Amino acid sequence: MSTAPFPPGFLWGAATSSYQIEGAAGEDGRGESIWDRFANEEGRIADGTSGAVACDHYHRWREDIAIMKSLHLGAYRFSIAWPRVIPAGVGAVNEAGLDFYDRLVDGLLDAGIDPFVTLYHWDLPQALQDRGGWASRETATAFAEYANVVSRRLGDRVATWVTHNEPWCISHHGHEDGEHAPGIQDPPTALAAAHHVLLSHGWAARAIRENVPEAPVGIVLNLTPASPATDRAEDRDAARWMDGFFNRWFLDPLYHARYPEDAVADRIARGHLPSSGMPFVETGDLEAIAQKLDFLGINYYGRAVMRMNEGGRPESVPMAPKDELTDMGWEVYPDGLHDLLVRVNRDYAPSPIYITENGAAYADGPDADGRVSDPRRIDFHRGHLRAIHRAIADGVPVAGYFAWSLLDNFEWAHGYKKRFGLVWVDHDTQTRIPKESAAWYRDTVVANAVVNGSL
Ligand code: IFM
Repeated sequence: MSTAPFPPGFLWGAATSSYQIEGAAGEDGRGESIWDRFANEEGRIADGTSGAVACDHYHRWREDIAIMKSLHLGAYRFSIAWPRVIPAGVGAVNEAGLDFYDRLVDGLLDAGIDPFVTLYHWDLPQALQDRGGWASRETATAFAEYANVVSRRLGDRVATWVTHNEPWCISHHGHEDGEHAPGIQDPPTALAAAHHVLLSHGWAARAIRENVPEAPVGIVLNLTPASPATDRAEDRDAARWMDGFFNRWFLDPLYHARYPEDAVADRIARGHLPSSGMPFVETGDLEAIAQKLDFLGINYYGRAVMRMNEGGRPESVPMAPKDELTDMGWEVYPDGLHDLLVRVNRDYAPSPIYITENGAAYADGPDADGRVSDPRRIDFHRGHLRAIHRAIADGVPVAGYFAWSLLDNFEWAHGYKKRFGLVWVDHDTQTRIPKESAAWYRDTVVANAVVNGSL
């Protein structure tokens, strides 16, 4: 039996987000979010569902905290629904919304679990979208005020603050391919949105630090290591393109106060930006974006192996047989996490790094005895934890790991069919059943080590 021990104090957690689990969409003064609007549009969500009820966590949070406690989690990463707190995005604060998070934070602390709070995990107040959403600079101003309101109320108890979850998804899926709310398909709008999200991160970080000077503040990026399918110059260029489009577009402004020149040139060449560059970047923006962070959160789900196709377009090459993919159609590739961590440490040196999401969708449900056996999920987490363990041995300062997700939840455009949870949820009855992966994760947390065959 081989054991991979993690450093003392390594933080073990699980993650969720507000729209994916809370439900109670119309309760206690919550305003409409872009996801409420989007999910109600014909054809947007694969199974025609929405997050209106989701896991009903708004009412069942006590039960969910008890589950977390039984798993011995040290931290819980969750997000706050902006429209619950400021229903119109700006202006009047909804005290009942803040009260909910107050109770949740107190409940977590009572259970010995650190609240790891994300301010924005994609549920923008619809009223702000009606005024331009992230394509408008005013949304960045509104976000800083929202961060101010929340940090004033919860700052005495929240352990760690994340401004945004996955800016690439906000800009690209929300405004370029339109797979996510608000469903826009316009590359120039996506680039303006990406900049305003980053700018709002910088302004929100300042607001939080003014209210809670000691608070650790960071951002969560989804990063994908890109490599060429062959050694051809064209394929190497496709990998460079992918890295610029997906990773460096966010890492470079955050850590080097500049956008990557080659990736900007790619966008100009495609007509997504004027030849003069980026009209929405104003004096002082990059300094605000690049202020020192207390940590970087990385969400990792896989790699991209790239080639240039015959039309001169970069495209990713499938690397695994179909029957080895997760239910999302994603390859399981733990080595990519090791390589990504080594590279981010070398080029940007964030410290510490948390793996703020990592997980896999598999549909395994209860058997006749009500047990959920999900060995592929256990293998997934074990493999990725071993990759992190190797990265730590190579000198990368990884300080914690959050499994995505605590619960089977609303997987955005896929609805409820993609199950990422350690805990199985019956979305009709709201029954929760911890899967075998939850028991395995608990054993791992308690041992502070990955033990082969610990199930
Ligand atoms: O469910 C999402 C989450 O909201 C953001 N990161 C990726 C997860 C799986 O797709």
